[in-house]
Amino acid sequence: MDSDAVRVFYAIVPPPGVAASLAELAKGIGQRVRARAVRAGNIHLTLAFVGAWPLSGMPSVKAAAEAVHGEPFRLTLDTLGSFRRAGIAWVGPSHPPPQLVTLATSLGEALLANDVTYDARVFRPHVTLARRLRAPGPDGTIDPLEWDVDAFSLMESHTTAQGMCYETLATWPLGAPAGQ
Ligand code: 2AM
Repeated sequence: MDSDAVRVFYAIVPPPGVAASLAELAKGIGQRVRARAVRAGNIHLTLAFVGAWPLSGMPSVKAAAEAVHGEPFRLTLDTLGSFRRAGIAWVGPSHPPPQLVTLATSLGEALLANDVTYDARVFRPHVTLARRLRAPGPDGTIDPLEWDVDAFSLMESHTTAQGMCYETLATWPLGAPAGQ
């Protein structure tokens, strides 16, 4: 990666209570499938992955978010799964809310409109719970976890001695600001 490049992506980040519940779930699954559980502070759902991008090009990345006007929604996480090739276990919605899909699609379109390339593979909404799976991944359903989503964020991914660390660079609200 160029020395002036940052590794960035758009995501939704759960409020602390939901993050704590997801981290607890991650811990149990990590033990069950012998994988490294994601800690509470790193839990998120990726909307659009840009990857390494020059610092000088960050205004274009942020301009994409400015162009997106999504709606708040409730996300019900109720399904466990895994991506074998990526070696991750995840939890996701059995019924992705249309507002979530529209948000990811609109962000992708806005990134391209700003000449920002991103990983445009089919959007499969998931929250990674554990990485480096060494046993068959989990599946089935769980008691639904409810997450009220009212904002989305631009995140930077840092590699540290303790592993990956995701920093929130900026956050944009969904829908009209409170009181308007
Ligand atoms: P994952 O959780 O399924 O691993 C930061 O790397 C975030 O962006 C992770 O949540 C990761 O997904 C996601 N992501 C999406 N596409 C990616 C890609 N091509 N390379 C790395 N991370 C990607």
